[in-house]
Amino acid sequence: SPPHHYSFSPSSLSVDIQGLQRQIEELSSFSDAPAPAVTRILYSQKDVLARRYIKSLMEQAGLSIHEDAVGNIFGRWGGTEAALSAVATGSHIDAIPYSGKYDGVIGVLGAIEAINVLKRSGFQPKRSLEVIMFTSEEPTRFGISCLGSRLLAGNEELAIALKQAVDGKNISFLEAARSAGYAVHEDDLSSVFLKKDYYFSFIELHIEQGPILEEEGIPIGIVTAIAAPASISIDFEGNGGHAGAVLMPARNDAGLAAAELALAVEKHVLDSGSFDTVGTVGVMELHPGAVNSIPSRTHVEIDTRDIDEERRNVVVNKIHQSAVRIAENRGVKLSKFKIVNQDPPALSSNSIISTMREATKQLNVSFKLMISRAYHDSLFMARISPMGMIFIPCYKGYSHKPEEFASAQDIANGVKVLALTLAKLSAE
Ligand code: HGY
Ligand code: MN
Ligand code: MN
Ligand code: MN
Repeated sequence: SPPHHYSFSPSSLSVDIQGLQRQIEELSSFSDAPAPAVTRILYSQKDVLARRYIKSLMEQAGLSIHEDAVGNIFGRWGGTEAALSAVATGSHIDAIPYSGKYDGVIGVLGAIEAINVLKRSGFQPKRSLEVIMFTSEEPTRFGISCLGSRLLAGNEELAIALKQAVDGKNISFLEAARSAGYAVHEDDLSSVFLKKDYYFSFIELHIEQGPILEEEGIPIGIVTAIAAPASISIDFEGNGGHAGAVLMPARNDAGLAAAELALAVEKHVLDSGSFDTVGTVGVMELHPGAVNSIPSRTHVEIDTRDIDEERRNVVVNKIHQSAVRIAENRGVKLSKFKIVNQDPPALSSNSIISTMREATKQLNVSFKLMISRAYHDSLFMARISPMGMIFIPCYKGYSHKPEEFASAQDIANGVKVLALTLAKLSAE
């Protein structure tokens, strides 16, 4: 059999970019939003169709496939020393409402193409190579981000919490999973957990979701750290009432409490003393949502992140204090204040970073070391395996909206760097 280390000359790696672009288009058609927007929610019909499509591409690439209880999908290319821990790469294909067709997808379709690139070059892996499609990186349906990779990383309380979890239509997690053909035999989700060091390394290819690489004309980003995300879910309750008949002093308007809290989030973030602190109020629901009815209940969801965990936690605490103060001042009830996740940042493995630098040099593409301000499944895979991420530029940094775009050339560069990095790690 051909030598397991890369006997090809790196410049001979050829990416079938037309084929890959066709796959990106095909995958984007499994969507609950009209093109060019993409909506693909966990365990929905469109998600199931998309999963079937990914598995067919893995099969065509000659990968042996297995799926775990929550629908993480694994495609493995057995190495000559298959008993050694494998090198894994992957990302997600679920898409938040009205988003784009590249977020996550580049790291799944691109990973399968990277396998095909290596096969076409005559490479034979020593350590097996494994492509992972993570279930539900986005928090859309059950409110928790990176559900699949958190479980793979062994999150006990999540495995328990998911048994009680219900979505916005009161469908339980297990019911939704079973409707997609998962969790059929068991509801013990700890079967998903991977042992620490199950993988030799884990790397992820992803669009930058920021403007830096495009602005600086640099084709590859090598991620050194992933910022620390947190999200909070809050409910306020007031008496509501008739918008005309209740005079202002008699009101306890839950809508205004939510509005005041949103401005408090902005204030605490801007007061953090660093540009690296961000905060967003992405959900604000007013009940009953009638123009002439004082909001009696509001639901607010907040996302705040920072590359410095302590600084991020100070903002979370100040948000909590503000919610309590605002409720008292306005005579509304703070009926829920739930920190949904408050995760530490993750550092990339230095040896993977140097392997990636080597690969970019051999492929004659420049790179930039950078932080990922978006979170990824890599944030959780870093808890059980040395981790690294490769970024490619995206148009104006747009993401989580239909204008998201990555060029053929940028995608091809990313896939080549991924393929060569996988080859190097597999030979270690
Ligand atoms: O929100 C994020 O950071 C990721 O793109 N889901
Ligand atoms: Mn050798
Ligand atoms: Mn995303
Ligand atoms: Mn993503």
